[in-house]
Amino acid sequence: MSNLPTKNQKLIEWVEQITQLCTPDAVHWCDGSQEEYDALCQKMVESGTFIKLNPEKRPGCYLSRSNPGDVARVEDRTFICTTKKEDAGPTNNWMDPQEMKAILKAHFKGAMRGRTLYVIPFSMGPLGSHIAQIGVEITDSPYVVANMRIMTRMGQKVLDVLGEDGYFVPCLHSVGAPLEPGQKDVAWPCDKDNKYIVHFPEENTIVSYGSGYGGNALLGKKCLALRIATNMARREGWLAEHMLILGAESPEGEKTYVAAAFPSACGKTNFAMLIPPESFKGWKIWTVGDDIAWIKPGKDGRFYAINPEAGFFGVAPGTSEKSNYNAMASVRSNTIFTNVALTDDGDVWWEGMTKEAPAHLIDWQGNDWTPGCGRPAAHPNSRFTAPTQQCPTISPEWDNPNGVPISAFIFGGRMGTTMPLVFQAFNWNHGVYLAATVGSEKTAAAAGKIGEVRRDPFAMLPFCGYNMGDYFAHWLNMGRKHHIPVPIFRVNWFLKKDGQFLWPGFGENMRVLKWIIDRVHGRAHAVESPLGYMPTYADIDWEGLDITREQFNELMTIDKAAWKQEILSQEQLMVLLSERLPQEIRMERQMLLCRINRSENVWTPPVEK
Ligand code: O2Y
Ligand code: MN
Repeated sequence: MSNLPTKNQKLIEWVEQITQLCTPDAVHWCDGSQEEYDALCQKMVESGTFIKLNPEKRPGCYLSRSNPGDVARVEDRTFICTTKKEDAGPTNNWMDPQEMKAILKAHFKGAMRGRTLYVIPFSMGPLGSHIAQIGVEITDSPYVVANMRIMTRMGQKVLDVLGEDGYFVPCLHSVGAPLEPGQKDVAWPCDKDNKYIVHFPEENTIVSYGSGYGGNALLGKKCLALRIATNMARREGWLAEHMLILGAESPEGEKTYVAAAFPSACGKTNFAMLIPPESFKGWKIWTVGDDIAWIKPGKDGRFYAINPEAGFFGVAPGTSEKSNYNAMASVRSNTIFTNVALTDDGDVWWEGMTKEAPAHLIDWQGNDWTPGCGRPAAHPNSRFTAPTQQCPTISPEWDNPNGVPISAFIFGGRMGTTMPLVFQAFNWNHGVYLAATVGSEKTAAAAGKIGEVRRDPFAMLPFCGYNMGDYFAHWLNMGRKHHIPVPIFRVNWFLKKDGQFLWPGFGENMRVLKWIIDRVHGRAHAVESPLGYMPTYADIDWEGLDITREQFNELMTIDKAAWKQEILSQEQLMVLLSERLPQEIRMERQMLLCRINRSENVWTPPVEK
């Protein structure tokens, strides 16, 4: 006992209690060193969990292939266990905490037999920052340890900050695959029949069983930094959000930080790492974070944001030198790839990485693959885990314990019709309503009719750890309490006509961002539309991009009939959340309906005089 790396009694007792329950063969306290990481990776190469990539092509990189039944977050197995069901709300799976604990206890009994129990002390946010939180994950997965070392600040330095009586969030994880004496392990152990991703927000604890993949297993990310942190933030008066953070630096050196929320798979990483078009000489985008923001009011009345993570767990397919040069640069070394394809020369490949696929690959399941074989080479949810610091545009402020001041919130969904390219909310409450009604049009792959909108309020549907109605109320409260209101914008990069995107997106989004930045600094003109403040054609910098006034009008049209339908379709969300839906949200919807009813059938921005 005396050679333990911490004197934190609570932690020591918890590790002891879990060790007794799970009966691992060994216990390893992670120090977070390079030597420890290298030794673990080597062990995983030997066990078949990792394939070492060609060091000349991808130095320090590994490929891992998951079990085909364990390839993504499992929303239907994710639970919020509060004493009262209403506190979890209708958008979360709920179970009584005692009932759930009994189920979990049965699963965890002896669950780590034949394996090593790893203790991972980690910090979400810069070490010692007043905005950061310490967690400790117990896991029996070396893959999780290696990923957590990239995704968080991890190891002895965290125990040093934790001290003898510092507070930590206990996060318990097992792949749920104990080994009998002499039983040979598999490359990706998991429990194919039982998966539980469980949050106890009243106790700030997390328990995850049966999956080794991504958000199910790297418990600092979606579980702590969003589902548990949303609860902490509500209690303590701050915000835990599914938002990227970027800083835009003008040629004059003015830096403006914005936080932006988009549903999963809407290009958050691309926007966070945007490269401005050539005509934007002297402009620079700095990446602070690509997925999660913790935002606290400062003493000066402004909101300050940190990225609680230290790595990118980005989706690989679609990422290329063209679509996201900075992401590709981030994964050149020291990266763990999961479920991508392996090239004949020991490198990685995925759909969309290059125009032409290599003539031969080993696919994500370890099988031979050739172009035209009818199967994807990489799994659509294949991932790279890369250190934040390897991004060429990483902000010099990304590790600042005080965070960066946020000047605008941006919300966007994936809408092929109806939702214009950009507009600004009239005020905070209106902005909260716009964020609350974010949605994406269903594709053929999703259940339901094409064109129907799947609501994803604040892009937080899978990540809000309490009743979504209370979450809206918390945002409204933050606006009431806060004396420097942050302007809120809605954007939509995904408008389509005849099946073609109307907006080029990627780096060209800088043009929209520039208008937003100029608005927050009081420099940009806008007109009042039924939806909010909008730029006219002349308000956007078009140099170097061929967008005519007619094309701009298509991007900014407000179609009365479509909007009446959109407002009507929000009814489903309002009914679902009705028990705790703040009056302000209903009022904003009513006011929008009035403005739309009074507007012309087709509204487009006026021609400037
Ligand atoms: O499937 C997973 O476990 C990954 S999901 C994910 C990963 C990184 C960032 N965002 C997400 C998400 O679903 O929003
Ligand atoms: Mn995300």
